[in-house]
Amino acid sequence: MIRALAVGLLTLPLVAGGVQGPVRLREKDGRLRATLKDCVAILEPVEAPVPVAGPSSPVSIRTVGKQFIPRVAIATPGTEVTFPNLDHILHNVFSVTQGNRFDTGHYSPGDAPRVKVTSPGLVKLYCNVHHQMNAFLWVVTTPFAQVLDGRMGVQFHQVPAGTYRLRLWHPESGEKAWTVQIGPGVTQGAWELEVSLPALEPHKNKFGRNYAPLADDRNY
Ligand SMILES: [Cu+2]
Repeated sequence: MIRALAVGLLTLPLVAGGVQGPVRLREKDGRLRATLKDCVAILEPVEAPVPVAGPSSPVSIRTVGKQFIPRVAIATPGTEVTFPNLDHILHNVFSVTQGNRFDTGHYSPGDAPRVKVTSPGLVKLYCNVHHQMNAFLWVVTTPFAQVLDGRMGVQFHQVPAGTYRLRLWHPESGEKAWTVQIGPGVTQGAWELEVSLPALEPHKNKFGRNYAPLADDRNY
């Protein structure tokens, strides 16, 4: 699925270019991962006339089969994030990320609690009931941000000329950044991330304690 923010594009200057090129995700054994699923590309202006992106339309992160779907999403500050529960069990979403702390409490099947994210940065989302449930929300102030699901690399168009920082991130690689000059025309590049982190980061529950084993997994 291709998701991208298109906030404020209509207000950008006409002198614009773009940047595009392949992104590779290298496994620990040297092989390349076949998909860029969950990889995020953020093009941040360093010296370029790009207005700060305001709130965008609500972002939806569903709970399905004890997983957050999508696992990685992008929002701008002030955007509402909803968590529709499509399972038949209770879930919870909490974040202890500085600047975007919240806790939805338990919510029932069919419910969809909502929160508003405010501070730019990476927000780690967890469920206080199910240890294996985690998701990531990137809060960005630039209109140029993409989740690379279903893509081979980066592709930003209608970007005002200037100097940018291209930030690439994946849950299992962390972040790397490059300086990119964009003029008229399309700037070509190639970028690589290396897998170095576990698929599920060790984490505590919302009380800062270890998750208890579930005695009866049917109801929670
Ligand atoms: Cu859960």
